[in-house]
Amino acid sequence: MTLGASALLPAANAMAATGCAVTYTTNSWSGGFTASVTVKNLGDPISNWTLGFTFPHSGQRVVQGWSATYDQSGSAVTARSLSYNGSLATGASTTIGFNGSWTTSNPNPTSFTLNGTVCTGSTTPTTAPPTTPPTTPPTTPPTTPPVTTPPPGGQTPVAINGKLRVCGANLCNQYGKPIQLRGMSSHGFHWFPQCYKDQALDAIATDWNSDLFRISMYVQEEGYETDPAGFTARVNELVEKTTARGMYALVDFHTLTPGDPMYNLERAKTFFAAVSARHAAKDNVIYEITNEPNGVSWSTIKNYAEQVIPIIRANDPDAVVVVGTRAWSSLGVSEGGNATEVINNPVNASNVMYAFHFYAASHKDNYRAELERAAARLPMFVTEFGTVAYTGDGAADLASSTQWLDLLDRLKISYANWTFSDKAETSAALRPGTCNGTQFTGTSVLTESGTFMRNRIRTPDNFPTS
Ligand code: IDC
Repeated sequence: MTLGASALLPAANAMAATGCAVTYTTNSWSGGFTASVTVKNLGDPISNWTLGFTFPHSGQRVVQGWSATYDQSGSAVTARSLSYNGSLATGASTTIGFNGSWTTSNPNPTSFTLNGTVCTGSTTPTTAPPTTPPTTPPTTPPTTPPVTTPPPGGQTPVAINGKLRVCGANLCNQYGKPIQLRGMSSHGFHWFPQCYKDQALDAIATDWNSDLFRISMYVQEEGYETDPAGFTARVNELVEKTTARGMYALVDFHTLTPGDPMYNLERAKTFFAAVSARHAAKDNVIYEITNEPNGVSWSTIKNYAEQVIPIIRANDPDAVVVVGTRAWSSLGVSEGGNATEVINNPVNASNVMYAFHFYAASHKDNYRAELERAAARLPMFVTEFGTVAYTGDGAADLASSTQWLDLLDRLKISYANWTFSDKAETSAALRPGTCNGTQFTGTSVLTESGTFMRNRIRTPDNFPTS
């Protein structure tokens, strides 16, 4: 049932007939929701459009949208068409969507405007008509979490949590519950191949009880660019070994210098096409598409992300993807910026998270404050951090590290610690020489940072299952 304003009202002027109908449907869970909004043009053809609506409650927010550019000011939201879906013939419709968050309740907005005209069509949920597919396909909206299904057999993090998805500003498990993954990052695996032998991965999984393992593949610095096929094969092998041990695999395209991710765009497309094809059927692979952009604008990073994500989505439509942020993944802080540029202009894709990195001896209260502020609006993932200075070396600052990890635990922000390696630098968890042997469990092989991190990571996860 849709009614057009133009059919009912006298034309305001002789220039163009206007009119529209909107259907707005949501799938809501505690604190979060996914909205699907179908816009139907009942007036003369238009070549671009702006949809406006107001949330009934002040706690409702757009977190991450697709198929339109979203802005929110107070409770007022606008969604502007993109190049591929701006043209709407008379009677044509298009569907856009977003992930949102809410506090007290989550009623649907009741009034919509299209290019300033109030849409008098129904807002009753209906089956959305087929629309032109967006260039970045939205993922399947989350289903209502099952409440009675028991956890599947097995106690590994992946067996319990299954396929992950972004829900509001959180990472949620297969039960739709926010979770935090805690684990370790490799160093550049090409420099420390001995550190990722089977006994080492066994220790990460069963002695450290890591939920995830970050596979850091440098792109420059003797990395991927020197042997794309060989490095891709090595990543695939480490993903398989991580999967066999029931951990989530975070595939890190470890760009660092140059800081402009566009320098590696074609390499990234080639690499992620291959890796996502190989692992599309798995539930445990998370893609980190650029490690630490620096010296570039957020819009450049966003542009890169919006070219790489569709490559992954073509093979694996709903894998979680983590996008690096400006200034070495500091949300811009290390170059005098802040998270507002991302909040106001998020990546146009679903199931996307944003990376935040810190080094506890260098980055303190102002970085913590900005992460906490951002995490209320953006799904954040600490894909790399150190207990030491940003050089990867110097004294461990365990007081600052404790403050950081307490914050991440409280906000349920997932993290990976740099590094599970035996490099002679204080960020390394293993004492130099450890990787020559086969003994990786216990504390005798650990540095100060390693001992601290193992104590933090191996405590029970208590993942929610209902
Ligand atoms: C450091 C390593 C060090 C290596 C250097 C250059 O710890 O052994 O020589 O890279 O490759 C980052 C980067 C990460 C850095 C780390 C510490 O993501 O590659 O590793 N760091 O400097 N960002 C901030 C700090």
